[in-house]
Amino acid sequence: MTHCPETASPALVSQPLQLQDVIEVLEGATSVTVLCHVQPDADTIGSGLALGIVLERKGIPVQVSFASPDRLPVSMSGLPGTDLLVPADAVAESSDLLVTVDCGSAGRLGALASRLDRAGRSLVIDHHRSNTRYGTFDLIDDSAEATTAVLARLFDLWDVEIDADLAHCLYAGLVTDTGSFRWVRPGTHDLAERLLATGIDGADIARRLLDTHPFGWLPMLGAVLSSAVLVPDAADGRGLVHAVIRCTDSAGLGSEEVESVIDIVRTTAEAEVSAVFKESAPGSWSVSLRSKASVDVAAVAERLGGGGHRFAAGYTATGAVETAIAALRETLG
Ligand SMILES: [Mn+2]
Repeated sequence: MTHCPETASPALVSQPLQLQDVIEVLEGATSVTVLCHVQPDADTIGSGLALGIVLERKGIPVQVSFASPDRLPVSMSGLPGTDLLVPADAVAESSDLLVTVDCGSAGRLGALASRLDRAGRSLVIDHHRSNTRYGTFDLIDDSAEATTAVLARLFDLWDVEIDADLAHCLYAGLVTDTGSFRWVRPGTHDLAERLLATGIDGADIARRLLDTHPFGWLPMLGAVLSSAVLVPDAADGRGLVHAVIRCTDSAGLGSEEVESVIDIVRTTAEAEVSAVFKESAPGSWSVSLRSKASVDVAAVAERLGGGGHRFAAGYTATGAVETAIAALRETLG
């Protein structure tokens, strides 16, 4: 007997598939809905559009969507395949196969999580170690740098020719999820080289996705960074730095501007762990966590109801931000 109503129904644990079996599931589908996570980044959108393009070329009806916000972030508007995107309220109620990309849990689908139950079958394609395996089938490689890197391997076995359009989508996820090729492993640059060799403009893609902000970003950074706090004794003395972005700070700015702040805060030498509390609605906080080497922030985020990767994770919190900060410090030890 469980005390948690959300887990009262029988737990659904997806069946891990080999690449060849994934291809059979995809090729056998009569209609596919591809869902990206809420507050989408370039890895989930690049993955969704790349898979959408491939399915469309194979003559399989496909829709790609995400629950919120209601518009694609401006930085991703130049990606190929955006014609396959449909608004969340236009997503088919049911489809033969539902595929999620880069979504570590059903909750990351937002309001579109309802489509999971109504799909004939579902396939979870991801690289988050904390993935809760919520579909019928899954293809999860937590050693992959990006979900687009998982798709590149799938496309290779599927004999899909990775042309410039597909390469653009895959590169978008690779360059952003590796932090401009900082967090790499053997093979990362080989994949980047293959994608670049199709003729895509890697510098332009990176600039649009990572290095372009409206002028209003600068005063927002000024306000938010000037109120950052260093807590040297947090995380068993390894240090925590945190910053808060209130709705009033980010008014008129896009998600790219809000999401960029953690990349500055996390450079603090005196802190192993960094956190940015982003107010999504009054009293509602989306929290980004980063660590450098010795703290597993995915485990920290999971204890607070979220998930992610060892050095990059997140969760949501409600109430006063001081309470949320205290809860994080308590969890960090
Ligand atoms: Mn990703």
